Amino acid sequence: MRLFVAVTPPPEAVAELSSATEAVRAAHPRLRWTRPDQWHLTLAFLGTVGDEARAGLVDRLARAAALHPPMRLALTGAGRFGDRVLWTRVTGDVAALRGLAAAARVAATRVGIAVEERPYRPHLTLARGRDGADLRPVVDALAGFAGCTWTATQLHLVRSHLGAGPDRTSRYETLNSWPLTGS
Ligand code: 2AM
Repeated sequence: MRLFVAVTPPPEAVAELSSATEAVRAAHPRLRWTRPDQWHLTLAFLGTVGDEARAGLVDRLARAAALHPPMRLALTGAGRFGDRVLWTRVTGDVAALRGLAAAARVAATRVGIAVEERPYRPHLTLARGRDGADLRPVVDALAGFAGCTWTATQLHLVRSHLGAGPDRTSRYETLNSWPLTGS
């Protein structure tokens, strides 16, 4: 199954971001907007993982969560990866988030999962562009967004069901969650 490792913002941060993006979502209906109930921060994308590797991964992620502390994060402003991905920036204890992302990658690598080498860029994806979309005006429109600070308290292993959501978006299913209990 297709898996990734993530942390998720709490309902109040989701509600705040949802209302802050409402007007811009309505103004740019051609973009493929992600759904607030599916918003997450991907720490490691694992691709297709077999059952055996998954069992080992679950053990290792549980240990990683036990070694990492809860972290204070906020969502601020916007940016883009070219014309493909519109995102909001993650600020706050990003060093701790990077540490957790690195640990998730190590956990995956140890059980034989080939994780992409791309450098980790903390973000929450808001929309994906269709061909030739110009995301710059949308980034500008969201530049002033400054979300509340929240605490990420859990690490999640999530399954992605490609094209199983409304309008052929992906649907995400949380398989395992572990509290961050390190200090
Ligand atoms: P994102 O983090 O930029 O939103 C499930 O597909 C999640 O894993 C998405 O949140 C997605 O992008 C992230 N992801 C990272 N690398 C990916 C890749 N190569 N293919 C698909 N999704 C990827």
